[in-house]
Amino acid sequence: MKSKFTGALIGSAVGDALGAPVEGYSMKKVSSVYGKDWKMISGRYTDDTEMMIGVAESLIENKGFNGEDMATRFIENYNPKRGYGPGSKEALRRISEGESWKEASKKLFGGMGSYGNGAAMRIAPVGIFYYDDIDRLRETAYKSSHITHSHELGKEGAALQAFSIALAMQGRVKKEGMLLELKEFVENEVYKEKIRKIEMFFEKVAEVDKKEVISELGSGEEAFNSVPTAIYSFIRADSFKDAVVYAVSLGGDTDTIGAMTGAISGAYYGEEAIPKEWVERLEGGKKGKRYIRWLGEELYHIKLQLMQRDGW
Ligand code: F2R
Ligand code: MG
Ligand code: MG
Repeated sequence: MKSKFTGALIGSAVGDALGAPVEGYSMKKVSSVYGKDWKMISGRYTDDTEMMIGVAESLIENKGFNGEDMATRFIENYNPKRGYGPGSKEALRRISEGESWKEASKKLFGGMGSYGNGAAMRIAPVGIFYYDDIDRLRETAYKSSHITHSHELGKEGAALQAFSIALAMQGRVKKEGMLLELKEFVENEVYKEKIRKIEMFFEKVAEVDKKEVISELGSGEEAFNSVPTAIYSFIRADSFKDAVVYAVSLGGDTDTIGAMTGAISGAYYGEEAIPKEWVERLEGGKKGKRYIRWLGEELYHIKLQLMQRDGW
């Protein structure tokens, strides 16, 4: 289990770092950069991992969700050079200027709130910490998303990603079984329809063309155009490496779809299954790979203490 906790967080950071140099590229351009080798280029992570670190730090400090504290972590960790989405940047600016974390995100996008994938890309700590408690997982996914993403589709995408990670932690189901559980879990019709499309992909005898995957599931910055793509990338592969390479190879929001696929795959296969050369290349430093692994270990130990307290 400890390896699954650390695997989800390191896996997310590795997927982010692999996708980062080609974010926004077409499928063809990604292929011209990575060729057949898929060597990690720089190992530098982006906003996806920086925000995931904030989620983990806050869950550890509070042994659960605390909105004000989590928002403060996001602001303290914020480094504009990591490439934040405009909505998240604006929400954090508003909170840092004194607005409540409950109100700031509601003002974005003409009052609609954001449905970007910024809440889903950072959700791995919630998925591993509440892997055995669906109600708390859903509640914490929605609340932690709300700090920057108040649109229903942004929150639901984060909950779906967290639940995918939880199922991967449990390791009971993959493919059809996983899709069935995801379809029952997710409340919004947009996501139910995307999961039906994934089911249809698996009913086909031949491998689905990548262009069809992009047009049907998406490869963009919207949560509904990226979370289902990460789930599909995980399910169709038989290893961590194949899953993340496939996710990034689609082009588009490569760091984020890479991060989300890496989180699910790391939770399923465990940290040992992540290619060593990728982990070695992942950035070090104060909040680098050793720190990210430590966050996973801390979440594991706190989870164990809470389970023992509750008589597991
Ligand atoms: N920002 C980037 N990448 C671009 C710059 C990277 C460059 N390499 C650099 O280093 O500078 N990536 C990061 O942003 C994405 C996550 O975004 P987030 O946090 O969800 O932001 P936002 O702005 O809330 O949503 C993203 C876009 O989705 C559309 N959108 C969202 N809600 C909408 C609504 N209600 N109506 C219309 N459109 C909406 C907008 O286009 C948003 O800008 C990740 O890729 C992360 O890696
Ligand atoms: Mg990013
Ligand atoms: Mg991105």
